[in-house]
Amino acid sequence: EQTIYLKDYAPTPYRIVSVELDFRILEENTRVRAQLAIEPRDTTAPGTSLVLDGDGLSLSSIAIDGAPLALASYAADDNGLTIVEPPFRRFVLETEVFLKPESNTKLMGLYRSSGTWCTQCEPEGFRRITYYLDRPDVLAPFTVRMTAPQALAPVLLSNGNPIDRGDAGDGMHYAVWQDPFPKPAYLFALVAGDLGSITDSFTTVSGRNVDLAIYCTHGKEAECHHAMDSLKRSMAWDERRFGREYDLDVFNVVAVSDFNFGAMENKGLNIFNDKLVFAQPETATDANYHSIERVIAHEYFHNWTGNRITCRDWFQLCLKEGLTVYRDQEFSSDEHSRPVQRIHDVQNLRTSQFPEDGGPLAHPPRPDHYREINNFYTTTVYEKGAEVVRMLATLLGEAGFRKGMDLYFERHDGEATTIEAFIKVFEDASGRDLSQFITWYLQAGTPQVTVSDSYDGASQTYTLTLTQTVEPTPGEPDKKPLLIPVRFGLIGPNGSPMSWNGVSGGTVEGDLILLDKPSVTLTFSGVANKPVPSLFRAFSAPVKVSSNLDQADLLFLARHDSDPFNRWDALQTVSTQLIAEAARGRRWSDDDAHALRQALVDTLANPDLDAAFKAQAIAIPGTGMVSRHIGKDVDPDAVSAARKDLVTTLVGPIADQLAERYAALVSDAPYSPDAAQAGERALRNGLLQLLVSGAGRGDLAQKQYETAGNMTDRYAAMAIAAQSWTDEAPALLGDFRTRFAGDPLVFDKWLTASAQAPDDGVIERMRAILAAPDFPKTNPNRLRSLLGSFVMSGSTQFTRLDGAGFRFVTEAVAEIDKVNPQVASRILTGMRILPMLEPRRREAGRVALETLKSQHTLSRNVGEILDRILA
Ligand code: DPP
Ligand code: ZN
Repeated sequence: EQTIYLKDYAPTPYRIVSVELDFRILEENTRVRAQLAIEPRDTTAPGTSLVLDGDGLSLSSIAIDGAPLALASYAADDNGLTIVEPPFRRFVLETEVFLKPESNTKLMGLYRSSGTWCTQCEPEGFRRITYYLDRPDVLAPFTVRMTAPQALAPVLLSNGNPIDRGDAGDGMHYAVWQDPFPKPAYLFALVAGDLGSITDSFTTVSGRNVDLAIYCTHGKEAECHHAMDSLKRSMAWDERRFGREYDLDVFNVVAVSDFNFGAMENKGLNIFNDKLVFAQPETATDANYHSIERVIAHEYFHNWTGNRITCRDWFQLCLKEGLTVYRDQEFSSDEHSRPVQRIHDVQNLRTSQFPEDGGPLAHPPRPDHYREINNFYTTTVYEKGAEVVRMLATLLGEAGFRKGMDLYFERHDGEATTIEAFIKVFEDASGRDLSQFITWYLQAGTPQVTVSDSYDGASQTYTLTLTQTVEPTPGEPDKKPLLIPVRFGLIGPNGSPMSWNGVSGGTVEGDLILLDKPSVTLTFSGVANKPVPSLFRAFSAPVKVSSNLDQADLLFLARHDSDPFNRWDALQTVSTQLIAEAARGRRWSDDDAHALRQALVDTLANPDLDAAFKAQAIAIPGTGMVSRHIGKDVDPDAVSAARKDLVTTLVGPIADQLAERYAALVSDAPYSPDAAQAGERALRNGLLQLLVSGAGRGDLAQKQYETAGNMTDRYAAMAIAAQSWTDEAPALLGDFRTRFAGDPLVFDKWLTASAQAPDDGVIERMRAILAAPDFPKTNPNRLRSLLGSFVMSGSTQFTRLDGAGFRFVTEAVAEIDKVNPQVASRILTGMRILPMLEPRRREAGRVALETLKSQHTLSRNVGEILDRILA
């Protein structure tokens, strides 16, 4: 099977000057006529063939400049269309194909979701609509005409601005849309359906009016207001923070039920997975509200970072994704609490990206080869990519970073460009050499930074040594040292910041240490007392740290650090270490447990900390997190038991106190998703979690479930009961299922909670769910809610010693692969956990993968993931 390499990149010999598409949409099929104005590049030799991509298309007519083509002058097959010796000048190629959107279950190209015709083209879906140079460095203006039955599709949308519409006779009508901004085909979109909508408007900073609309299934309009509000705030934020103004007269968002991604940033016509649009208090959680805001912002921000400036090739995906995730994280930080957002984002990085980067699927944020590009829409490209941009902002400072971004927009607007060009603008704007920094994009693996320190009272000098290593990753045996920005402070015995007179041995810029060599030893002079170092404040680099700080030092940081992130992190580190050691047979001492318990109690009592932060601070790291800390030969059952033991140990003596606090947090204020209210709910549910898993208080979960006035509290109660598999859990799950029957997005929540149950019956129950005749087997959200949750949540049933969890997953993947390879391969990535497990589980997993490989014809998507995990 073919591997594609970055080093083979070459521009196309032909350019596409403009595109006119004409869709005739009928129940039975859709006819697509394309008129592509094409010309050879200056460097192209006469007689060079024109090779267009096509995936599963069948050509019904073809002409150049109006004249039908002779059979000998072209060849069409399942992978595309070749025109032998096209004219050596500008010409118009006209093709016609017929599509069957109804039977497109891969959800790439044009398909139908609940009756609505819609498209998903990134990365390579456009070639399933028409023959084209389907790659991001081919940019052209598009004009799109659609004709469809008025009754089935009163709404007809495409990219850009609407320029014409009218009656087409025989119950048909048409609309014409024109997008003046040249764009790659992956940003093309079309929607035709019978949809409701809400509308609003936004006045840009220069006074232009933009009409905004969100389209949805009839009856769901009232659930779109949070998305609309988020959109308007995103538009204002991008003007304020990055000087970026919207550029078309309309901005449309459409919610659809069947969608492979979360959402898609098509120019002027964002298409969304409906779970990232719909919200009302009874059916959406605070987390849902937050995700909606974040993803609406993310897709909107792509208009500049992705659409106006796009990627030269798909290896550069993180040029748009890492940068845009950074931008949406900054938006969330500015709109809510910065420290709470930071903790949230880092937790996500550690639970999803670190395991990818430390396992068989590790790859750099900018990979240099792939078999299937859909397998590279990863947490490394997105979340680590965002961390790399954040480090750039840390190194250059906010003003310096903005200067570089301004230059990026000025220099590359309208282009398809590269990571190198992105880094160059920051070099040019700052005068700084970033040649070492770019390694972050080119090298896989999470760096491990080891810290040791010592203090000499006689000379009042403090010595700090930082050492970096990166373990080998697949295909990368040798690693280069990275430029790691370490934001830091020294804390004196009374808890206040300490100063120093001078520092030698390395580069320190203000509160930033630049760790740019394998090892750096800094000597601080004029340090009056032995300090405790606070390193990597606000998580200034995506690294793992191991230090010589003991539990007392860490709990000192948890109390005194001026950096909230590090206060949180210190508590997490203490718990993680205690559980990990206990899982290896070295249980904590009473003193250790007591000290941690006291730190948690004091954190809860601290009036200077807000509820959302406290909720994060009292959370005990999950089994998956601790397993990765252990790193190899892991027995997840031992980790899970040790975790349960620690929670019980911590909670036992303070259960009544926690229960009182829990009871005091009840509020009868009407639901609002705002940060203050959401924070209180998070804290209350954090306490509930401790009480249920550490003090057997399943009764509290039941009561909360029954009396909850919103989905956040109701779902939390059910999920917490399910995760501890309390006596009440089966009844709560049963009630939830019937109470919300008929709401697919709430059904997803039930699937997720069901998949996380730890009891031995869970696999049988999941098999029954999947086998039920009414289970929607082609809907990505349903499949991911059940199976994605099962493989990614650290379930000890997935990693069962008898291999039943692995077999269940690989058998499900084989079935799903026939319908939707993207969803199947995404679920299979959960098997990346195998190399870190103890040998018997590892072997059971390997057997399941080998069976999948030998007994089925697999898609390229699944085949690639499987081979990389087995390698
Ligand atoms: N480009 C989309 C996004 O991440 C994914 N298809 O916004
Ligand atoms: Zn994106």
